[in-house]
Amino acid sequence: MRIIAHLDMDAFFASVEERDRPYLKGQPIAVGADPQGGQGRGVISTANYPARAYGIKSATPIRKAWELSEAARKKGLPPVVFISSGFRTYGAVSERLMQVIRCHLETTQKNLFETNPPLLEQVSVDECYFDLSFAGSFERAKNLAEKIKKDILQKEELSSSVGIGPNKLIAKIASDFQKPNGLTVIEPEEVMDFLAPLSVRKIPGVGPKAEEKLARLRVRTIADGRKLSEERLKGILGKWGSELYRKLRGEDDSPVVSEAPPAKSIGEQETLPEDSLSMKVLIPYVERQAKNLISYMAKEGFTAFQRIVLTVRFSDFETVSRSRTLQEPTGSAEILRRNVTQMFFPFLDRQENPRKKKIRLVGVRVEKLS
Ligand code: TTP
Ligand code: MG
Repeated sequence: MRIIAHLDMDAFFASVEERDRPYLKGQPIAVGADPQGGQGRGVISTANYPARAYGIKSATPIRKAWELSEAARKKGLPPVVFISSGFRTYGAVSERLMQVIRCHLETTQKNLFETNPPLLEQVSVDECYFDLSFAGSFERAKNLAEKIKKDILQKEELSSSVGIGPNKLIAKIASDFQKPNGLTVIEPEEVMDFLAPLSVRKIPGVGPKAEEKLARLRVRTIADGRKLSEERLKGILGKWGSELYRKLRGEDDSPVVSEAPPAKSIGEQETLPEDSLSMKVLIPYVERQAKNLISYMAKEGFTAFQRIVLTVRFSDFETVSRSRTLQEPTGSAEILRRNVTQMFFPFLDRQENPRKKKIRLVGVRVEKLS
């Protein structure tokens, strides 16, 4: 019996920004282009759930988002906080999330004397599939997913939604079913009824065009779609019609494909809430990153590093990296902290920063891991 899970982070970019700026907690937030007081160009990358209540979501034009925010403000509701995604990368957070999941799978599998490496497939910055067949029952798979969700919340202060089903298709649709912070389990005998009332758009691959073609045949729900023969679907949608015929019945045998093992370097970078040149503000950042790296290293099964890379981005986006190779590998948090702060100080004075530019982002990476 196959048991497949799909995990997708809730309002990912916006949740990361909200987490990193505690004073924004609970406020409507949209991440994306700069609204420039209603004159901005571009679109929203994502919005958190309070901002979605105003009608703002991924791909909403920034001007439209601004109007919706203004309309809310006039009603006495809090206006949207617009955050420019700019140069911020969410990759480091994403990597850590995947690592948390991988670690749970490894530990549980080991306890069950399962020796194969975990099957974990990351499909975008905030979502992945993983194979939980080893759990042996949907009940146990659900318990494990609950643990993973809890651990992500605890370690990263981010909420996620998980779907569990007999294949990737069902897992994916189920993870979206009770967002945010959802956990939906669909057992094989529930598949047909679960899908029936949902819009055909819920099937990955059915976009606006296919939706329109199907709507012309009065097909709106998956149950409606099942009334069409495979031949008919092929006639409308070409070869893909056959695939859709099976998907409407919840059938999908695509495998979970594990990616290559992670590179042997671990790093973290953070954009500061505000550009700064204050030692008091900056040093705690690099120190915390150094500390985090030691624990991520341990989680990935490494005990030592030999090379340290420090990255600094100034307020004008000039980005500089400096590296240092130690005489021998070490796993010491104190040695890392000391080296990183030593490497950082020149950026605060004339040596590396003659024009006294403020610093926007700091990052630390350890390499040559063993
Ligand atoms: P999604 O998982 O599609 O969206 P989400 O995590 O923001 O919200 P949900 O709770 O509905 O899952 O995408 C993940 C991230 O990818 C999202 O936070 C921002 C980015 N993204 C874009 O930049 N542009 C887009 O059009 C979409 C859909 C996502
Ligand atoms: Mg998401």
